[in-house]
Amino acid sequence: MSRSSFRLLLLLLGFLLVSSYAASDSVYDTFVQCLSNHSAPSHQASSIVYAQTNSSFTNVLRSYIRNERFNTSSTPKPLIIVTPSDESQVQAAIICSRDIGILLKIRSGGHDYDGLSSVSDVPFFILDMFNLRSINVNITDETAWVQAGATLGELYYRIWEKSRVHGFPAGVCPTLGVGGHLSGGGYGNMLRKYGLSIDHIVDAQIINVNGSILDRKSMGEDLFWAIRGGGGASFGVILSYKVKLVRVPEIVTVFRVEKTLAQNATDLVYQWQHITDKIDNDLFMRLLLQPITVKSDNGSSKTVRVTFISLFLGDATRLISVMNKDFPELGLKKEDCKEMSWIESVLYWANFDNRTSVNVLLNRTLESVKFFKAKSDYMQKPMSKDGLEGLWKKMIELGKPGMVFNSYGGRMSEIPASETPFPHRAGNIFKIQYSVNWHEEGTEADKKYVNLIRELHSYMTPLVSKSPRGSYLNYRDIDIGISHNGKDSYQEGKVYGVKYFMNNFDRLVKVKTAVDPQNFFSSICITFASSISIKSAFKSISSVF
Ligand SMILES: Cc1cc2nc3c(=O)[nH]c(=O)nc-3n(C[C@H](O)[C@H](O)[C@H](O)COP(=O)(O)OP(=O)(O)OC[C@H]3O[C@@H](n4cnc5c(N)ncnc54)[C@H](O)[C@@H]3O)c2cc1C
Ligand SMILES: *[C@@H]1O[C@H](CO)[C@@H](O)[C@H](O)[C@H]1NC(C)=O
Ligand SMILES: *[C@@H]1O[C@H](CO)[C@@H](O)[C@H](O)[C@H]1NC(C)=O
Ligand SMILES: *[C@@H]1O[C@H](CO)[C@@H](O)[C@H](O)[C@H]1NC(C)=O
Ligand SMILES: *[C@@H]1O[C@H](CO)[C@@H](O)[C@H](O)[C@H]1NC(C)=O
Ligand SMILES: *[C@@H]1O[C@H](CO)[C@@H](O)[C@H](O)[C@H]1NC(C)=O
Ligand SMILES: *[C@@H]1O[C@H](CO)[C@@H](O)[C@H](O)[C@H]1NC(C)=O
Ligand SMILES: *[C@@H]1O[C@H](CO)[C@@H](O)[C@H](O)[C@H]1NC(C)=O
Ligand SMILES: *[C@@H]1O[C@H](CO)[C@@H](O)[C@H](O)[C@H]1NC(C)=O
Ligand SMILES: CC(=O)N[C@H]1CO[C@H](CO)[C@@H](O)[C@@H]1O
Repeated sequence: MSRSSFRLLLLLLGFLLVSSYAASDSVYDTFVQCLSNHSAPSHQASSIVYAQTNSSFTNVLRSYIRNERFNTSSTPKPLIIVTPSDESQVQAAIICSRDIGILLKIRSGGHDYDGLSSVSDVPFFILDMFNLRSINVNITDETAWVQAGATLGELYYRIWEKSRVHGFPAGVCPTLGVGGHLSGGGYGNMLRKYGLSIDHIVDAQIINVNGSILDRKSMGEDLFWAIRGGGGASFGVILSYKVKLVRVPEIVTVFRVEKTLAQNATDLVYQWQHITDKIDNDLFMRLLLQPITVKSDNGSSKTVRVTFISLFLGDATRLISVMNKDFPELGLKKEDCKEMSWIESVLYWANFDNRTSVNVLLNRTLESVKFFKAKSDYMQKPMSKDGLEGLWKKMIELGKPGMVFNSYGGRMSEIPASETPFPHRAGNIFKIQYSVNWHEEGTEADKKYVNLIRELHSYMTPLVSKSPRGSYLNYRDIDIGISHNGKDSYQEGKVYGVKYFMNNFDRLVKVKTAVDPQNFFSSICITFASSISIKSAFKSISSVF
C-alpha cells in the first residue's frame, strides 16, 4: 500500500466512526477518480459506481440478495457497489480497491448460503458482475464461453436455442450465477452421468491481483485447477469459463412419487440407499424429506414425507425396466412418469408449471425471498432401519428443518479425488443437504431456526463421513470452521479447508500463496493464506450473524 493510500485508509476509518455516509461519499470520490485514471477515456467511471447516497443504491444491492437473512436493517452494507460492463473496468476496479485498501466482495448470482458475496463486517465494496453475462455457444465444437455474471438459466436457454440434444450438467436453480456456482463445484441432476460442472471446464479467464487478464495458458495449470472447485473469490475475479457441453437425449423422463411413513417410507429409503449409487447412470433419484402433519377425521398426526424426484436420460419404457430390475419396491408405474425434452425437465425441476414458457429461464427476478440456512454432509455407509427411525423421530421433534439426499456414484466415482479441488468422489453413496427457511424477521427467529438445523446436523454426527466430516463448498456454512482453538491462521483455515477439500487443501494453499501472497482476495471462511487478518475475520463474522 502506498503512503497516500494508507493515509486515505486512516481518513476513511476516522470517517467511519463519525458517519458511514460521509465515508461512503469520500471513498466514492476517490474511487471514481481512480477508475477514471485507469479506464479508457470514453468510459464514464461514475456511471458504474453506486455510493450509498445514490437513490438506486438499495435497489442494486438487493437485486442479488437471495436470502432475507442478509436483507435486514442491521446487515452491514457496502460503501460502494461497482457494476462493470467490460473487462477493463474490472481490471481498474481491482487496482483501485487495492490502492484504497478496501476489501472487495465479488458477486455474480448472489446465492452464497452465508451471504459472503454481499456482506462483511469490515468496510467493503461489492464488485457486482451482473452486466458481464454474455454466452457464446458453439455447437460445432460443443463448447460455450460463459461470462461469470450469466445465470444457469441463461446458459441452458442459449444451449437450447441452438440444439435440442445438448445440455450442461449444473445446478437445478436457474438463477444461480456462473461465477460462484462453477468456481465452487456445481452439481445437478446429471451428476451420475456426467459428474460436476467443473468436470467440463476447458478454459477460463481470470483477472489476478495485479489486474492482468489470464487465460488457461497464461495462468498455468495450478491456478486453472484451483478455480475449478476451490472457489473463485480467493484467487481473483473470474471473468468467464469455457465449458464443454454434454449430449442429452431428445426425450428424457421425470417422476415424482411421495411416500409417508405409513406408506413404507422407511423400507423404501433403506432400500434406496443400497441401490442409488449403483443403478443405471442415466438415472438420478433425489429424495426430499420433510416432517409434516397429516390431517384426518380423527385429528392430526405427525409423519415424515419422502418425495422421490428423478431425472432419467431416456424414455419411460426403459426407465420402468431399470426400476423394475433394481428398485421394484417403489412400484413405479408408467402413469407416474412424464416424458419431455431436456429443457422442459429443467423447468420441471425448477418447479415451474408445465405451461410455463422456456423464456422464464431468462428471468432473474425471484417470486419471493425467504430467511434461509443450510448445511451439508456426505454419506459413506447406509443407515440401518433403526437409524432411519431415529432420524424420523428427530425430524418430527424439531418440526421444521428438511433434508435432501442426492445420489452419487456413476461418473462421480470414476474421477480421481485430486483431479479438481472438489474431493468428495468415490466412496460416497449420497450427499445430504439440510435446510430450514422461515418468514419471521429478527435475531430471535434467526437464532431459533439456525439452532434447529445445527441440532439436526449434530444428531447426524455418528452416521455421516468422519475425519474429517465432509462438507460441500457451494453449500457455504460458516459454522463448520469456528474452532476457537487459538492456533495460527493456517490452522484456522485448515478447519474449513479439509472439510471442503480434504487432501486437496494443501495444494490450494500453495496456489493461493503464489498468486495472491498478500491475501487481497480474502474470502473469509476459506482461507488459504497465512494472513493475520484471518483469525479476526473468523471471530468477527461469527458475531455478525
Ligand atoms: C436456491 C439455491 C439453490 C441451489 N442449488 C444448487 C444446486 O442445484 N447445485 C449446486 O451445486 N449448488 C446449488 N446451490 C449453491 C450454489 O451453487 C452456490 O451458492 C454458488 O456459490 C452460487 O453462485 P452465485 O454466483 O449465485 O453466488 P455469489 O453469492 O455471487 O457467489 C458465491 C461465492 O463465489 C464468489 N464469486 C462469485 N462470483 C465470482 C467471480 N466472478 N469470481 C470470483 N469469485 C466469485 C463470491 O465472492 C462468493 O464467495 C444453490 C443455492 C441456492 C441459494
Ligand atoms: C488520478 O490521476 C491524477 C493525475 O495523474 C492524480 O493527481 C490523482 O491523484 C489520481 N487519483 C487517484 C485516486 O488515483
Ligand atoms: C428486502 O427488504 C425490503 C424492505 O423490508 C423489502 O422491500 C424487500 O422485498 C426485501 N427483499 C429483497 C430481496 O430485496
Ligand atoms: C465453432 O467451432 C469451430 C470448430 O472449432 C470453429 O471452426 C468455428 O469458427 C467456431 N464458431 C464460432 C462462431 O466461433
Ligand atoms: C409395505 O411393505 C410391506 C412389506 O414389503 C408390504 O407387505 C406392504 O404392502 C407395504 N405397504 C404399503 C402401504 O405399500
Ligand atoms: C383414524 O381412525 C381409523 C379408524 O379408527 C384408523 O384406521 C386410522 O389409522 C386413524 N388415522 C389416524 C391418522 O390416526
Ligand atoms: C400439464 O399438467 C397438467 C396437470 O398436471 C396435465 O393435465 C396436462 O396434461 C399437462 N400438460 C402438458 C402439455 O403436459
Ligand atoms: C419475472 O418473474 C417475476 C417473479 O415471478 C415476475 O413478477 C415478473 O413478471 C417476471 N418478469 C417477466 C419479464 O416475465
Ligand atoms: C504482481 O506484480 C508484482 C510487481 O510487479 C510482481 O512482483 C508479482 O509477481 C505480480 N503478481 C502476480 C500474481 O502476477
Ligand atoms: C451509477 C450511478 O447512477 N451513479 C450516480 C450516483 O450519483 C451521482 C451523483 O448524483 C451521479 O453522478 C452518478 O451518475
